[in-house]
Amino acid sequence: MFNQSISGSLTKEQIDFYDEQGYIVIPHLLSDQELEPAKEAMNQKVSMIAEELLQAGLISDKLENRPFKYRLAELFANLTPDDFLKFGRSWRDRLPGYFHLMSNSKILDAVESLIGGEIFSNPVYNTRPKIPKVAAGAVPWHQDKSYWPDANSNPVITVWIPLVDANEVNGCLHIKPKTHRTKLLEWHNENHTGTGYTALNEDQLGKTKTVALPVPSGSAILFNDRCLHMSTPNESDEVRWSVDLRYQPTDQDRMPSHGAGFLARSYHFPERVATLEDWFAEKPEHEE
Ligand SMILES: O=C(O)CCC(=O)C(=O)O
Repeated sequence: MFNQSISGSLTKEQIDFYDEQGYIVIPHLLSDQELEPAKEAMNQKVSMIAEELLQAGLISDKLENRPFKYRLAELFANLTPDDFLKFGRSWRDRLPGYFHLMSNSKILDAVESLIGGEIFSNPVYNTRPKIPKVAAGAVPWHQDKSYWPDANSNPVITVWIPLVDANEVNGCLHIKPKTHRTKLLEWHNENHTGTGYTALNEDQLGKTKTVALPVPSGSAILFNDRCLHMSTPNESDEVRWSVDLRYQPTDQDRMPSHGAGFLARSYHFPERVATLEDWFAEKPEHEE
C-alpha cells in the first residue's frame, strides 16, 4: 500500500529490504517500449562495429536482419576475444537513448525512495554486451567503490537493468547480501581477461551465501556501491545485454575525473535539471 511519508515509488517493505540486504530487485520496472531508445543506441553501435569488421575483412556479412539478442554474438562467432575487446568490454557512448534511460522517471522514482528527490546521475554508466565465449564478460567479485576509492560520494546506488532476460546460463548478476556495510576491501586488478577489472580474492568474500539474481528484461536491481557482486560467464548463444547506471545525492562529490554526470531530478531547483543538449555539452546542470 502507498505510504504517504515515503517519497518515490518503493514500498516501506522494499526500502527496509534494501536497507537490510544492500540490494533490491524490482521485477519488470521498465516496459519494452521504455527500453527501446537504449536498444536503439546499442543497435547503432553494433552497426558501426559490423561496418568496421567488414572493412577489416574479418566478416563477410553484417547480419543486418538478425535480432538484437543474437546479432553481436554472431558477428564475433568466428573471431577472437581480442577482436571483441578492441571495442571495449563495456561502452559509455553519449547517445540520446542512454540519456533518456538515465532520466526515466520510473528509475528516478525508485532511487528517490532510497536517497531523496535531489538526484545526480553519476558519470559512471555502462552498457555491457556480454557475448558468449569471451571471458571478459564474466565480472569477478568486487565492490563498485573500488573504481572510485577516493571519491567522497555516498551513497552511490547502482541500477542494473538487463535488456534481455538475464539468467544463470547467460551470466546474470550474483550478490552477497548484507555486505553493503563492509568497508572498502583491498582489491587487485585481475590479469587474465585483458580487462583489468578490480577483483577480490576468494578469502576476502566471507561466509555470506551468494544469491544469484536471474531477472526478466526490464527489471532493475538496485545495490549499494559497497555490496559485493559479480557475474558469471555467458554460456548461451545470445548476448546478455545490460546497462548499469548510477545515482547519488546532489550534495556529494560528482566524480568529474570519471566524466560529466548530470542533475537528473530536483524539487528544489527543477529548472536546473539537465536537458539532452546539456548532457551532450557535458554540462551537469541547465544554466538558464
Ligand atoms: O553486468 C555485469 O555483468 C556486472 C555488472 C557490475 O559488476 C556492475 O554493474 O558493477
